[in-house]
Amino acid sequence: MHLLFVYGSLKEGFPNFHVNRGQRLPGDYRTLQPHPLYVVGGRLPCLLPLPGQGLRVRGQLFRVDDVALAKMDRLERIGEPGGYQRARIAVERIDLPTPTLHEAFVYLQDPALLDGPGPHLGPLAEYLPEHARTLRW
Ligand code: PCA
Repeated sequence: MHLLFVYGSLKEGFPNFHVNRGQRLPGDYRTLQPHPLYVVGGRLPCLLPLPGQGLRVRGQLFRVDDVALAKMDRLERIGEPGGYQRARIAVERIDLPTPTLHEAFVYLQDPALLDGPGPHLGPLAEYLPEHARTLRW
């Protein structure tokens, strides 16, 4: 089994949640380090591999098996041009008196996307329902 931190459309309540077959872990989570989170091109939630820039980003933590992970890797087009990369990230559970630290997989995008057609909204601390609702094509 693996842990996966999701911050965008794979979150519960968001448009690609039906593809997320993981088991959600209780609690509120955020990245230990700040990272830039942008809604690229007014549409695509993208966390960038630039720790120390941007904000600490809120998301949800899931326990996933190989099959569930492979399904989400296909959705995020891992290994394809323009697709996401799957990396590891440190996240904290922040709703307990003492924060707990977890290492999880996360989908990251290429910062070069910010050189492409905008608008790019961010850096954000959280991808919200209104981003998914108002900024889709
Ligand atoms: N799906 C993945 C990466 C960005 C997106 O929209 C996620 O929710 O974490």
